[in-house]
Amino acid sequence: MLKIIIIFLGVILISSLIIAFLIFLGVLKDRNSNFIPDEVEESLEDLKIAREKAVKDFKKKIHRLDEEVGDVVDAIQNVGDEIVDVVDTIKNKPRKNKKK
Ligand SMILES: [Ca+2]
Repeated sequence: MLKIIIIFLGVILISSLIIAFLIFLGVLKDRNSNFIPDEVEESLEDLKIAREKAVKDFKKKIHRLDEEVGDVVDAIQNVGDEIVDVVDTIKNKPRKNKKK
């Protein structure tokens, strides 16, 4: 386990040194000098925007789904009420709610 951690840290250290060297040579651009190449920062920003859009779309979809499920529940309740009316009619009970 310790070997894996040491290898992992070594890979991170070597990658960081390579990136720092490439920034130093000007191969990678780093306008704000935080040792994170601009390409990486732009990709992360794109990912952040895509994630926010996905979350917004998901919330919108859940809201619409909630509305549709509510409509289904209302429809089932109406069917239940109509079945009760049919049973009452068979039993010769007077109509409770006359249609206008
Ligand atoms: Ca940067």
